[in-house]
Amino acid sequence: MVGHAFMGAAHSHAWRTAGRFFDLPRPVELTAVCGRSPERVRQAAERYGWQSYETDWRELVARPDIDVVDICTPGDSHARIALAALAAGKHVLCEKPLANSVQEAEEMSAAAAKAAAGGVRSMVAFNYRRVPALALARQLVEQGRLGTIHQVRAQYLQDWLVDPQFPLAWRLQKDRAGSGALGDLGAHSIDIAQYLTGQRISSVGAVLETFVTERPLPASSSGLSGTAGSERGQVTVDDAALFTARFEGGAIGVFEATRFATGHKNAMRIEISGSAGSLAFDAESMNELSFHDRSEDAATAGFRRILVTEDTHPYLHAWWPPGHLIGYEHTFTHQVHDFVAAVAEGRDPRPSFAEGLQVQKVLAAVESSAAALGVHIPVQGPP
Ligand code: SOE
Repeated sequence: MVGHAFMGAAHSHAWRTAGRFFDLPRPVELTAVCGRSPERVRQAAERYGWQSYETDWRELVARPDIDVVDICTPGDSHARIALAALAAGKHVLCEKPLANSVQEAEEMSAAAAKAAAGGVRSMVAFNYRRVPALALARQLVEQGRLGTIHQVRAQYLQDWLVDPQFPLAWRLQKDRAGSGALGDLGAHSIDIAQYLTGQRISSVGAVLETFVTERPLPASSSGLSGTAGSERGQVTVDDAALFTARFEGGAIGVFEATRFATGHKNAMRIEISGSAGSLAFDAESMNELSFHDRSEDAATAGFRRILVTEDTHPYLHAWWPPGHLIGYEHTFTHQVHDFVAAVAEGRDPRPSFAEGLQVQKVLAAVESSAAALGVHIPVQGPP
């Protein structure tokens, strides 16, 4: 694994746990973790249970005792590491968004397709696909329970940047993160909307906004927390992104991704309206899926809340008795399970790098639309 901050911790937990709850077709060994600071990576190895550590990812990728490279670094190094790992014949799991540009994502997708021909697998870590409630939502759509899908409403709401003194962490720097709330949060919404509907987004019209354009440089930062230093720097990404979308199958959608939704911590929400029924999900209540079946008697029909904890629900046979809830970390454990199963069975896991590229194209189109003031026509003022 390369990187050992927030995502590195989540992935380490998943690699360690997957084989203890699921029957994995191949055993998993946490062979080595990589980070630039020798002291910090040594501590991470010890804390998260990695057998050894490296301080240069090139050394890690070259090691003959490693079969899989898991990329948990900021977006600016995804392409380099993934291309080198695939060239060295390692299977690759890469954090989202796949890259910082369409060009990088294209290279990665082409390399992944070439490697797959030789049995080397790759996957993007869009972990929300592995929320049991959303996996169930996908099953309901596949069974036709929603009928023809007309509309998608997707929001991803966080508030950790409302404080203007929050430091200029890497997630606020375009050269490191690619974009702001758009790529960090909106990428999840785009992936899940396309996955659930089975339709790709074909056009967008967007607005991006940066509310706080200058922030203190970090004295230290990790994950979503940090300490401000005395110097200041420019924020080069969006704080909030809004866009409308058309899907290839005829559906339309409205998307919102923001780190300024005061009071919302991790509200990754999606609602899908179809001719036969509707679905609604909110990650702040991630064990629940709301479902409305339009064929029910109108007198008593309505959204009903499904508690997604039955052992017949996706992934849940491996966990607790009904009603005993699971959380965010489980989505990463499920992701490891699916990845290892696909590698062992010689299948291409999903989401593929090609699907990651498609998300990247939507992100790029959103940025282009916002920059050109796209399809938005100024509303005339009073006469
Ligand atoms: C930060 O906004 C973040 O950790 C994202 O980077 C993750 O992808 C998301 O799952 C939670 O929020």
